[in-house]
Amino acid sequence: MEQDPIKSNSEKESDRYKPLELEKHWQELWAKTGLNNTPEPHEKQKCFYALSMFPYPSGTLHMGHVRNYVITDVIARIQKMKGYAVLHPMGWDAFGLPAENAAIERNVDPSDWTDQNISQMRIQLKRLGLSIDWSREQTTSHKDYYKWTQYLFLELFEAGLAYQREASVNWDPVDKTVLANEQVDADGKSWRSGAKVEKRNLNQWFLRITDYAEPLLEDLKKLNDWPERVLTMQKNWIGRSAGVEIDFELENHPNLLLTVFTTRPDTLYGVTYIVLSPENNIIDQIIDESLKSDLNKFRDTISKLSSLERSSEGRDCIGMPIGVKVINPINGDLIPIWIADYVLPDYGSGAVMAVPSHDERDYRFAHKYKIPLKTVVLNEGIDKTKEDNKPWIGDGILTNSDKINGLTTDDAKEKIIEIGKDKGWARKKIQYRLRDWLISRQRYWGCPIPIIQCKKCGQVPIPKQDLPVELPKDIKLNVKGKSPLNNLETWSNVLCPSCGLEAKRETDTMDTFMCSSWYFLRFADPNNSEMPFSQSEINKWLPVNQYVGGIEHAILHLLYSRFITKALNKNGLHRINEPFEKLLTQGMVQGVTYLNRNTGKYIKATAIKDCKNPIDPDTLEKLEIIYEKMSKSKHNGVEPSTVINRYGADTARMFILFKAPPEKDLEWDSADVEGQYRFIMRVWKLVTSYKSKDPLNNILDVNMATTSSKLNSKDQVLNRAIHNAIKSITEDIEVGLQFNTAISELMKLTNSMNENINLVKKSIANESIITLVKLLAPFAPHIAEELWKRIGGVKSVHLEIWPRYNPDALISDSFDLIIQIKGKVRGSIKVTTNLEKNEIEKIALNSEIARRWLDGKKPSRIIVVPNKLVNLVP
Ligand code: ANZ
Ligand code: ZN
Repeated sequence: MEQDPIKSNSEKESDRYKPLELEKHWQELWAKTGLNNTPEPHEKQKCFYALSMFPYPSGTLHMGHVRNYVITDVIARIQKMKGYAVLHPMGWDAFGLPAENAAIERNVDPSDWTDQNISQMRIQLKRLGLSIDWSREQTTSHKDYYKWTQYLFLELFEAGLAYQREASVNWDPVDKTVLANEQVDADGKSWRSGAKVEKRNLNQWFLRITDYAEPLLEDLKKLNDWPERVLTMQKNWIGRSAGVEIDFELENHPNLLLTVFTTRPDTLYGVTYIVLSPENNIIDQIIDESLKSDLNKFRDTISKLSSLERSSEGRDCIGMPIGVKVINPINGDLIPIWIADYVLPDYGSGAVMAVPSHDERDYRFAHKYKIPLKTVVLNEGIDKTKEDNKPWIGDGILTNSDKINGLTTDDAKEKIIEIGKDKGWARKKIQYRLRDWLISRQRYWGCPIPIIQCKKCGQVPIPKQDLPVELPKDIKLNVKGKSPLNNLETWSNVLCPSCGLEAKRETDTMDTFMCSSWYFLRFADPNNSEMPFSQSEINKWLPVNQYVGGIEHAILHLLYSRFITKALNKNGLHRINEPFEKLLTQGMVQGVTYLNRNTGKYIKATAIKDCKNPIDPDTLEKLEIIYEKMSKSKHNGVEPSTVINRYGADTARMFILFKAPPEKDLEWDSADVEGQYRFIMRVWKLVTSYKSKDPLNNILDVNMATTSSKLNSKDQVLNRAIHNAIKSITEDIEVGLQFNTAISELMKLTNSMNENINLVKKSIANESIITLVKLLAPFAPHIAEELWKRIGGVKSVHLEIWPRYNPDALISDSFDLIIQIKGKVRGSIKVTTNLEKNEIEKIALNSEIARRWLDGKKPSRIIVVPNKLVNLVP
């Protein structure tokens, strides 16, 4: 293990910077003294909750994790120094498919595999020197956690928010088992057997998130400190659409009504066919007998398509007529009914009034099946549909539309609604894209759903005092059938808690998103054995003040967490409405990648002779150098431990923060890490050599009262640098979350100290050293702690008060700017030297003097003599 990549020979042994030794020493001491334990906030102390999205315990820590946790750590540390009681916890999102797959492939126990991974990752994480309170650690696959996940499921069940209905799953017809989506490859084949995966309907559990569509959408407006991009993604996912439902009577079925959902009621006269989703149940009641076998074939074809495929733009849609007609309620026209793949079963009513003249997909479909078109909207008097051979989908003036001819699109919509409402065949309707959340998984390694299925009583919740429903051990995973748990009759056969008859346990487990949609609540009260959490602890810590994580969770995890928070609020479990106040989505960490464009192959750096002009060793073709997200398949990963082993965690932390603003992607370049290490060394030398000049004097004892008036010009320069650094770094972290510029400011301060420290008053020199170490502490906690001790610190630097800047010290040399009105001196004001001309003008114009003498008039001319006077001529 290399200790000192950059050698410096002239130092005494005790003065050498040995990051590995030093970091280990402090980490052990911090753990022993409980430095990172969450404090009980004292009276009036404000609380701050800093949280990183907790990791899946894959076994190895990658650079993306490092970036995520270091960002949160800096925020947690600065808030602590600013006097907040800080909660900064960590846990493991530990259920999920990889453990089960590993178990099948390697014949290990998923729980052992997971726990081993956690221990490995915990060690790796600890080496980063994060200020995490490990006593609050949570693991979602441990029963003292999932007991409460089950408890909360029952809360939702009692509130009517958990229900069962049929939904399709992926079925492997060879292995005869249900597959997760991740186990089906891009060609729709099983990862295990390679068989073409089929869809099968099973009774599955859903959470009624759609009940919360409106508040989930509405409250996005309150999340002012979330990235705009995430808010937009959430909004689109919820997909609110204000439209109209219109009922059509059927020609030969007087008792049936067919309802469509439309956002364009104005085009009602332009409807030339109706399309139903092939799944729509009404079809079976009305279809012409002779078409029944065609229908079955058609449905078979459709069942192989995903809803994403079916709704994708520009594809060739397929359909068939079913030999039945509806009556257009506005004019009595008879319109044929078709079924087609592009109508989705679970949006609106699964039925569309098709207007091929004014809708893209209807147009292409009508063209393909030779269905007539009818233009009802003119654009500036022109039939654009006919003229351009494509539908006119914009607004316009109505034509061919009897009662609404000549109206604008908007007026026509209102008029149709008015008529239809009057006659009873139309009503306004708000529609959402958001679907209920399917939480059932037919897998072993998940949180068991605490329900007993009784033939007599139906779904019976397990009494809360009997929780947890534990996952059985020693179970065969590689089995055929619905799920591994389903095969274990000793576990699934139980007596009904309600009637005492023989019944069956629910064998589905929960989607892991369920485990992660409330963990931030548990951290507030991690050891509560009576309840998932207490109101008082939630009120104390939540909402999370700063949440940090990947953009890949911008939709589901955040939406589910918001939903669960709102639902539990309604159940009276707490009074929080939104879980995450401020959100930062950090960019990806990318590595140098060598790509052969011709073969599409990624080449290992070790196989390349000259990395500046890389050549494919096999084909001798020139390689492209690009940056891509680090991954094994691209041979571009850098192991965090290699960096830490060489330079120490402080350098790794500083580098990852310095290289790019947190929300941007970061291009990892190992050469730059060296540069960061050099900076740390410079700080080390600066502080240790300053101290060693006067080893007996404890610089922390020096009275720091410094007012700029008593300072000479060199003193002022360094003093200004100190206070500038305090101001900029504080604002960069707290307001802008711009850690890269904050580190630049640290560098500036260090440069100014190197230039001036030997030329200034001792009090200023001391203050600069003290301030530098404190400002460094959140970024590079170990070296800061060591330096702090060396300059006489008794308690930890991390318990010190974050420095405050003195605004007076920021003013560089100032002078009295003379203000003249029409050439006459009317007064002067103190301003900084070397201001721009327009700044001086602005100051003069806004001055009391100008207000008094100009009487609100604008001067016709302004004369500026730099660093001297302004003459305002009215
Ligand atoms: C008639 C019409 C005429 C439509 C026109 C559009 C343009 P958003 O805005 O996304 O809510 N639609 C309704 N249910 C559907 C389903 N289950 N599958 C596929 N498409 C469906 O979209 C609403 C529009 O999407 C509706 O308005 C309907 O087509 C279609 F010139 O009705 B429209
Ligand atoms: Zn029963």
